[in-house]
Amino acid sequence: MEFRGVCALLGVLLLASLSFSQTSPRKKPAKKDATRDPAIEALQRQVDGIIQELNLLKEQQALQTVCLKGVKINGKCFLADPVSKRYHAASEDCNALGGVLSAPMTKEENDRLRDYVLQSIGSGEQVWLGINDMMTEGTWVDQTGLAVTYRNWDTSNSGSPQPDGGQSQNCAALSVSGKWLDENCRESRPSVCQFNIV
Ligand SMILES: [Ca+2]
Repeated sequence: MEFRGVCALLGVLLLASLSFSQTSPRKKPAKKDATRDPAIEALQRQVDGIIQELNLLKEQQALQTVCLKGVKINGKCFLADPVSKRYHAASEDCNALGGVLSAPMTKEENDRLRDYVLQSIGSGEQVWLGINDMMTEGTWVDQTGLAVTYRNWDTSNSGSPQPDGGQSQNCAALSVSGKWLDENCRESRPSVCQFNIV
């Protein structure tokens, strides 16, 4: 496995580094002076690089685990949280896992997210999307604060097309039909956490 290979290589380099420092015990390895052995410095750089790569692999492995539990759509992982929470609590819990509340960017993503919600959380449940207009009424932004370019508001009720809640409804929810509704952020709903793999 790639992961094991890197671990083994790291071990070998650490051993090599150790034997180097043993041949010159009077040198202070932490000090960057002109007399320091360039071979050790080169080795140190290699070790640093390998540690970075290892951390990246660990992160990817963790995300793959999330993907296995949830679903992978367009290079992103989505993991359902079936517990109903207020928007802020749902968002904070998702952030703590290293993700953001899901915000579909295309019709395909939106439809697949709805299918995943139906299959994981069940029908009859709306879920929070990571999309709100809390800062500026009518300007719907994602969790990074960027205005969303894809929208799928429910406009089937021509008398009151969504979003229709004004300042009392600043959080977007995905309905079972895949359409979006603006809702009161203090209401409790399940949610889906989104993780970028690359
Ligand atoms: Ca609003």
